[in-house]
Amino acid sequence: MFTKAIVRPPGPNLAEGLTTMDLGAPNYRRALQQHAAYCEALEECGVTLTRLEADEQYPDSTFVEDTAVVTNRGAILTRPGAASRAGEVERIAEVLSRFYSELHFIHPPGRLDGGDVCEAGCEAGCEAGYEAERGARSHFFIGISERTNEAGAQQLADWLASHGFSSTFVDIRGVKNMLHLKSGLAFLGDNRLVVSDALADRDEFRGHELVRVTAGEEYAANCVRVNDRVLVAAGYPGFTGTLQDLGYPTIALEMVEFRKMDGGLSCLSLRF
Ligand code: CIR
Repeated sequence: MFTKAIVRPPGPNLAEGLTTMDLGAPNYRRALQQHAAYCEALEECGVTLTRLEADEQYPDSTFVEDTAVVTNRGAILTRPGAASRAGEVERIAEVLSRFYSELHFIHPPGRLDGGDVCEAGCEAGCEAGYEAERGARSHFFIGISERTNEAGAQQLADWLASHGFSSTFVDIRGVKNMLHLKSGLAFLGDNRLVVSDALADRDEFRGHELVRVTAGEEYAANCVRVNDRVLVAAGYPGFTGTLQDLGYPTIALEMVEFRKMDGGLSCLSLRF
């Protein structure tokens, strides 16, 4: 159950952020509208928002998820893999210190982006949802990517272990079009993982029920279960139908402008 989330709207210089996409520059006005609808959806799911001011010094700062890993037992600030995003962390640390009495940090030579970290309920094999619902041992998948290195992943794994959590590394270097692990992976609860085709055969996910993303709808894999609903990118009817057939009420959100900057639904908030 999430009760809180931190969000930051994009600034007018969103287009100056990093991207591997070739979809043109985002339209700022539409990006603001899409962000507003995203915030409204979180509130509809019962989440109280901490709304930060846009920060023009960091054009990627709307993607707050990358700056921290927040759990029900503590929070750790990341050390983003992209140098241009390093300064985002300090500002998020100030905000998180309102909610957590102690904050931890990833240290050099570690690099870690929150988008590479997927909390996935209890360890594979335990009774579905049972432990996770009681706030006990969650399991985390940690992507090793172009942004997250082994040292960062190991520091996070050690920190998680010290808080009673287990974790598994998933190496996604070399997987095409996958900036972060969560670009192709999401946890739905009920021992279910959403996976894009590129990750579907990985041993790491055995023990979970896999929900495959419809071919051609890979971007939709970055969906977010928020309490009773699943937020899903608009425009992916095959995958949205799959979620609904599984019994999840969905909220479809336009993400076109954020997609142009490699952003997905999960990266627009820190949920806890
Ligand atoms: C970046 O390249 O860092 C941003 N333009 C996009 C970050 C997306 N974050 C995420 O998926 N967690």
